[in-house]
Amino acid sequence: MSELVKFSRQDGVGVITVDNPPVNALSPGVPEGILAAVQNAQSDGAVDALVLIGAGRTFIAGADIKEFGKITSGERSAALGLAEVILAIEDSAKPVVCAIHGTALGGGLEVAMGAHYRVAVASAQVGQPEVKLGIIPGAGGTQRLPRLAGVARAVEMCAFGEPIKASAALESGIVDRIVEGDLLTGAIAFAREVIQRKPHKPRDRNEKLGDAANIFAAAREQARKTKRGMMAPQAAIDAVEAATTLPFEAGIKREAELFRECLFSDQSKAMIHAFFGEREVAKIPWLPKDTPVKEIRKAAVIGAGTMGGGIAMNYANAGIPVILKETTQEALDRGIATITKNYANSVKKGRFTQSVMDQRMGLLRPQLTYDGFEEADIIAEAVFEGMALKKEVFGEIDRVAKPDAILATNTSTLNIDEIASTTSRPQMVIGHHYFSPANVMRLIEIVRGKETSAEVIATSMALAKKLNKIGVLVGNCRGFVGNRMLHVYLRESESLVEEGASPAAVDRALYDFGMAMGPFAMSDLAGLDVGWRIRKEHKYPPTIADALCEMGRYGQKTGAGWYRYQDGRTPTPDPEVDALIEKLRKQRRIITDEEIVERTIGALIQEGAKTLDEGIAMRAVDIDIIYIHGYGFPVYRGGPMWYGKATIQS
Ligand code: T1G
Repeated sequence: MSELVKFSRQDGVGVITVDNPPVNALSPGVPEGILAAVQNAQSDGAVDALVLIGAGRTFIAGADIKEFGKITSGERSAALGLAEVILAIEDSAKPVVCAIHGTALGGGLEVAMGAHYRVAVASAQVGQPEVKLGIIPGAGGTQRLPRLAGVARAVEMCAFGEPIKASAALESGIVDRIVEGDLLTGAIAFAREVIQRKPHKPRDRNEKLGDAANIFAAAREQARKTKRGMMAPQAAIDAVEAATTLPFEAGIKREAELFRECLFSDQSKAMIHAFFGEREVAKIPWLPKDTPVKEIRKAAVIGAGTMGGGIAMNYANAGIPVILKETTQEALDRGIATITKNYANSVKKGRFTQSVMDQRMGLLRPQLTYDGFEEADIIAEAVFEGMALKKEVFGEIDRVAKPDAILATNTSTLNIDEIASTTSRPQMVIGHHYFSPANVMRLIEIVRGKETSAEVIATSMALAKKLNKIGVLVGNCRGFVGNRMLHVYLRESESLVEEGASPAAVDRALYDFGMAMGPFAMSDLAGLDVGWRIRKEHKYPPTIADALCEMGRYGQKTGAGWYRYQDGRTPTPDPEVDALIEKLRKQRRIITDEEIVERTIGALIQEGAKTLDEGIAMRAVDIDIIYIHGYGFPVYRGGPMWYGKATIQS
């Protein structure tokens, strides 16, 4: 038996335990260990059934993603060695029960679906998240899942990759029982109940397979919209469709072909880079491992505007009581109304129940004073983006906050050290730069000032994880990493317009490249006046955007900016803007989409490289994660720095 897979006997049941921390991935040695245990048990007179369970915090969380690079580089064969293991489980003469806690994901769920039965604790989740890595299930998931759960559920899980709760898995036939109490005890009891029953093989269950052409058509359309530009979701739908049109073995063959196509694609390499990148950015190599992390039990947020309200929701969502302070009752009421609306929308969409909403609203304490601020472990400032006001507010919170409170600013461009200099405790000051809408966007740019203490940095990184966010640590400079790069990207976009391109053409080229939104539509959404005020404050040379602002065109919020917004949201090219551009444009020439992408993304990459040289960004992957999770850069291109590298290499 390999160290990673242990075998024991209990009440006539063989217990196969996978023990490969931290997530019981199917690393080399694990499939082999499971296979040996199942095969040996066939002739083991002391056991009549088998239970497969994971040690530690979870069941099997999938194939070992670290092995994929070795496959695509030819270092090891493409065979994951799982199909044989799953067939051995399925063909076992003795019933095999999989006992699921934590997550059964990817190859983990595929192994479980090879078993004759699955039991789970109520908190367990199961899923086929492979499309998030740019691949599809490659060990029979697209063939067995529709047989167990029906075509619609299988398409949804394989093409969109979201896990489902144990209760939904029970409902859809993936799981046979929710176990109360100890999982292993419950699984062994279940195994003993089914010893007399003839094990039925999931691959032989065709009763849930039927003509589902409309399901596939709808899913392809939805994937085209919500997974725009990605090949894996479409491939996953093709594979599940094969389960309804081909015999099992032929379906498995078709799945393997599609899996291989995806695995060797640039998209998958980029998305696996992003997967590990999300985890790497949490590691600060120069921060001593024993740096104390302060527990955040109480929070306070200053400013109940769009950002402040969203930030307060993050604390409430994490179960942390949060004071929300405003200067006027009217502004406070507006802020609370927006939070209430956001929560009600989530309840309506079934994301959580009314009682969860009530509990979170109960953690919010809206007020007009600093009462209670002396108890806050962190005070997050989210007031208007002006240095004078930020300094005034930090002067005030410096007087009311307790000595070890963290003072965080949500500034998106201003100098952290200058803000900190107004306090008696610059070592406690740090930037927590959220992205709008702050309760949705997962990124927090964590900006260290020159005096910010290691403990404040370590606590901020840990807090980001607690708030279910991705914290990326960056240095202090104008616009930090994200907005500094965005500034040159927007500047280059406007240069292209000055040279002959239309804003709509630039936006379309970058939208087709995969950006969530083109630069001009994005500027209109963010508001042109933000940049205008900053350019004026820093006496930057005048731009077309300045001329638009002088005409009162601030973007969506004024119904007009680079585009006109009849319905408030849909950008429509405006002849008035074309005329202004014509008047201000320096030259007119044909500009191709290729040139647009090359110059704008090129500008991003160059400025990114400068932030690396200056140590503002610690690693190229930090920049990639910032742009994927903060600026709508397509994950299947891996982020600007990964894309730059891949483009040069190709
Ligand atoms: N392979 C290798 N390493 C993995 C891994 C995996 N599948 N999953 C996690 N890790 C590492 C991770 O990098 C981190 O490392 C540590 O474990 C803890 O992870 C055949 C082909 C399970 C929900 O996509 O979603 O099966 O940073 O920080 O927040 O069809 O990890 O500590 O060095 O994320 O508690 C499909 C991926 C694979 C699941 C736990 N499976 N993992 O979240 O911990 S493809 C997945 C997760 C496949 C088959 C196909 C999450 C988690 P380090 P963590 P967490």
